[in-house]
Amino acid sequence: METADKADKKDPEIVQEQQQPSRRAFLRLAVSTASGLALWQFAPEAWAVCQTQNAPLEPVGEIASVGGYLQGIIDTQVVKRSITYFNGTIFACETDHMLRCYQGYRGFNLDSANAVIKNMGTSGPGPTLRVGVGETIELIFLNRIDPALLPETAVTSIMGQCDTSTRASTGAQVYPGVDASHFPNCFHASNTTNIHWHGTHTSPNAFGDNVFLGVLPDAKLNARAAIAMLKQAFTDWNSGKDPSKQLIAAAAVNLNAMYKAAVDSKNTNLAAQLKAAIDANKTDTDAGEFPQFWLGAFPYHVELPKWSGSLTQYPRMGQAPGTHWYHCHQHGSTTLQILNGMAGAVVITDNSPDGYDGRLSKLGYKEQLMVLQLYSEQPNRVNNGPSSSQVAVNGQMIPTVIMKQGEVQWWRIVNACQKAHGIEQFFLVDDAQFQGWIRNGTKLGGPLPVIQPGVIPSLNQCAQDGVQFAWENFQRARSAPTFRMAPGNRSDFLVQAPKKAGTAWLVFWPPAGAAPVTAQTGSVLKVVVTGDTASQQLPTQAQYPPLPGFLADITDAEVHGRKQQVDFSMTGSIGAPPFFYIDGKQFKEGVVDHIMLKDTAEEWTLTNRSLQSISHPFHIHINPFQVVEIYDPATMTPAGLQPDPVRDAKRLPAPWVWWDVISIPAGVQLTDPLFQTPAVDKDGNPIIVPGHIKMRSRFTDFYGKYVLHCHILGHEDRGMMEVVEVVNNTTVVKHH
Ligand SMILES: [Cu+2]
Repeated sequence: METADKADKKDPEIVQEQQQPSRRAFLRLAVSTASGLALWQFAPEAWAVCQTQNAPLEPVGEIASVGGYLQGIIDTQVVKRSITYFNGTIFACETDHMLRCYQGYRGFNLDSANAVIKNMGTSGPGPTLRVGVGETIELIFLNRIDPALLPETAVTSIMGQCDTSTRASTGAQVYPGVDASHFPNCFHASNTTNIHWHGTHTSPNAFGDNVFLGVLPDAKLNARAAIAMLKQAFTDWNSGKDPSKQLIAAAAVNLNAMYKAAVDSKNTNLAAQLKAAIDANKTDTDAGEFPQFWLGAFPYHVELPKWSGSLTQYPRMGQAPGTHWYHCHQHGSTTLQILNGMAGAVVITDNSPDGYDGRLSKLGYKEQLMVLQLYSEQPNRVNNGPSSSQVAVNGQMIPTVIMKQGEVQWWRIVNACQKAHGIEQFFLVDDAQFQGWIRNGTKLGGPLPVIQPGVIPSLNQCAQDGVQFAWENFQRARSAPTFRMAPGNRSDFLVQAPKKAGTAWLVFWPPAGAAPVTAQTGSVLKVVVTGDTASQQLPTQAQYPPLPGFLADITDAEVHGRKQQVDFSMTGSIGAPPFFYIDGKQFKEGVVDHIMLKDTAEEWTLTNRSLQSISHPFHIHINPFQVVEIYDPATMTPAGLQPDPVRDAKRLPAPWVWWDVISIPAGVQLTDPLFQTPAVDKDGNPIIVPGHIKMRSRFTDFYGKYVLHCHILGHEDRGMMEVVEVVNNTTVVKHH
């Protein structure tokens, strides 16, 4: 198998390193054990264990809040892990992947007894975090990635260096290659990282959901000292003090010390990168901004506001209880780090009597949390192997969910995959139909098949993107046989088993234009309904959780006059060098692209001019939005007519569903009425009618800068992102 090689062939130490990654890894484990700090809770020989298919679905280990605080550590390291996938004939297992990944610890102690993930030898998500509305996440984030193990990337994201990869077999550079990517819109700085708290309504600044942050790797971090200091910071916060100044000062000392060590050891390349990071921090703080580069450790202090009960008093919008997630969000490294597995679920609960969890847990439904991931060692344009097409669930290959007849289970599904093309439409099929596909070698993809009746549990969606459905939308979703998920989406279902034993399979179905997959690759989950019975019912309207007041529809009056457009487009096509744009340009450092007034609502039109069925999942941080209109020119244009958004767009019925990631349908090219050929303008460019989504959002409670982007992360890393800023709508200045 071809693997990407590092770029710098001149350094003999690095070349040897590359050839013997496992020896280095063993050394590292020995060193850390000797230092008394338990690393991962397994012996080296247990690394890279292969997965079996159809084993019972196992929950991911959890860190849960206690007394209003979720306290824990997420430790990022490089580990040798297996990747399992269907290679066209059998389920193959590759055991030679060095992957960046998360281990979780309960509390502020790296004691192996507190380690959450028991098997680090297979690819999988980080720990699930379970925390209540109104509570605070206090998380010590460590980046102990050893850059010597993954030397093909720069340390900081400001040195102007794209990652380069060469094919081991030919020595030819494969990245950047046909992509022709240019810094900063290329894969880069892949050992530097941070956390995005996807779905949280919280501050985007400082120690909150701040994705401008870059935590640089420090393999030699004095973890005990770092943890002690950050633990003290949380104690300060909890007693009303602000430890920011001391934290920033200590981080500067650490960065300077590493810089000095790099200078002393004549590592000029690393020294230059650290100097650039130090200078960037000075520029930030001189301008009154938060320093963006930290070394090895960072304290995330994420408050999840409980709604005030009023739309005019802070918090005007509460944190929606539901299925959310966390993942890396360093521009240029998000794709690769997500492919390595750097994501996990955040289950935010409201256990009050009328709360989402309070109501549903009373009905006794078993919860099944599923984190869908794709794994690879390289972004897919470099490693075109099939491994990055097999969707894993909680790190397992097509695991089995057991249901009793008539049982209702509460499924929470997180789509933590990095790419959408090919994994958007999901549904359950009966065993007979599925086995027929396997027998006949049927490829899944294109128009949806006729789903044959059989033993298929019913999907009853009750939440989208961690925001519960209003009763009306729960009723509308009851008969839906399929559901769509783009990367970043979460869907909750109250799945009801039929009153008959049997087996069903959850599959995904690639859309027209995407590469079809085998039935094995397209299968995600096996569902077995046993001979046992349970007498459970879906909730009645009286039992169903009422919609909190802050999720009331955003009215026309609220958005009056406040409208913006965000346009997604790309050049190139499948197989040709792609470039990704929003509003006609790639992501640009130092520019704010959209400004919103705090505590006001706006209606935005999101357009997509890409052709070939390439939809772009739009995501914006901090506040969810309501989708009020959708226009898919490929499916909504009556036969024989030219596409027309004014005539054909579908206005959605209220109450509107809240989302934080929505796929914008692709555009289509107009047909020349005279020649019946694809229409072009006078310069020969295609005349495109874009697909669109109209959404409304309240930019409320928090001011600051954050981002919107495409959640196909290979698009985001290569430029499909913009910076937005919510500015204060009040002033103390008087004018009288
Ligand atoms: Cu995209």
